[in-house]
Amino acid sequence: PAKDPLLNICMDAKHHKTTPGPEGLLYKQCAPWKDNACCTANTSSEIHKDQSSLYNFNWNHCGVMPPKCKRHFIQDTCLYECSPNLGPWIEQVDSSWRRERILHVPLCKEDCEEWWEDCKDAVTCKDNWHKGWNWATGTNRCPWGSMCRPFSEVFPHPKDLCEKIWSNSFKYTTERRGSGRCIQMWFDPAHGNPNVVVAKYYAWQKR
Ligand code: FOL
Repeated sequence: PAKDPLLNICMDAKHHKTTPGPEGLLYKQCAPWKDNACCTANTSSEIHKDQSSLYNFNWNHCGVMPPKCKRHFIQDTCLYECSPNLGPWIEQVDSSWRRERILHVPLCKEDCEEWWEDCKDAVTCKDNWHKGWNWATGTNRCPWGSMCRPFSEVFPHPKDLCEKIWSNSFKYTTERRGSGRCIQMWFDPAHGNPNVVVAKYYAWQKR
């Protein structure tokens, strides 16, 4: 049978490998992807740094982000950079820093709700973290006129956080972890990568 072009691929973006493959060692929270990854070991360790070279992005733009919140952003970045199972949601884009993006990846309800719960007391000045920062110092700072407010005000519901923060990379769903119908950013690799069957299901549905 012919190989499905939407499966087991890497997007053409800033740091992704051309094709997925084993990495041997991926750093800490990215380790679940080590058997088949779109990120390199170097990218996986940069993801864990507060002032990472990947996008020069500063999580602490409104004061220090609490660790229980930051771990979800690290996990999101591991999924974004390392997952070979996002093919059904890859779209071409006209952008200065990447040729492809992900759009409307169905995120499992628990992953979105736990992310929001652990971040509701963190503080930010923007709901879309892709655009509109002040980069004058080389890292992102809040644009003039924006105010630092708790996540619970900027993102009143979990859906607001998961969908708005990365310009609709994710779609909020009521599908549960383990259902085979939603993408997990957190998983235990001892049981394999649960996102493989999810990508297969949606790749098949898309034709
Ligand atoms: N996670 C997920 N799930 N989806 C993503 O698309 C994603 N993207 C990033 C990190 N995690 C992700 C990359 N983040 C800029 C800001 C954030 C960023 C990458 C780049 C940036 O340079 N923003 C400029 C505009 C750049 C442009 O569009 O030309 C700005 O105005 O702030």
